[in-house]
Amino acid sequence: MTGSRTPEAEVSARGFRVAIVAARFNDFIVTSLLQGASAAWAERGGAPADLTVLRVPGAFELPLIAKRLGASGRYDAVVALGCVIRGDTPHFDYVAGECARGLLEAGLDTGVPVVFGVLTVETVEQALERAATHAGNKGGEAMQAALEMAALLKQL
Ligand code: INI
Repeated sequence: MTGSRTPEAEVSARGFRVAIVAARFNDFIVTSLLQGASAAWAERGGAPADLTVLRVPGAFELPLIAKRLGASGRYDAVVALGCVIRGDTPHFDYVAGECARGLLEAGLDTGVPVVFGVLTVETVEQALERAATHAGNKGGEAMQAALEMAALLKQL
């Protein structure tokens, strides 16, 4: 994928509370996303105590926990991290599709931004490209998006 977006100026994380919910399926990839998201939080001045991390079995389980976290009133944004790799099975479409739909619904229902940091890729190599490097780490991008949304909602 070649798409990119011009980021807003880096939003400060100071004063925000964010929850990350991350799948354990494809753990070696998701752990890199988690590291990217945590690094982005720290780089923006976020306090360690204001960042909560929870793990769930797979991407399919992300929406329920994201919705509960959003509804709790304790967080300004929720970052959902996972990795769904197509392989040869139609399982992919169900897991990836329902995960995306459920995360969108969790945000709309709770009014708390729920950010889609879930890789949906054909191969492990594609997943590694999006998770490995610091600059292109989709976990870091997801944290940036969460903070942008939290700051925007605060202004409205
Ligand atoms: N979960 C993932 O996060 N990624 C996958 O690639 C994946 N595949 O390929 O099956 C996957 N499946 C598990 C799923 O998310 C649920 O945990 C499981 O179906 C139990 O509800």
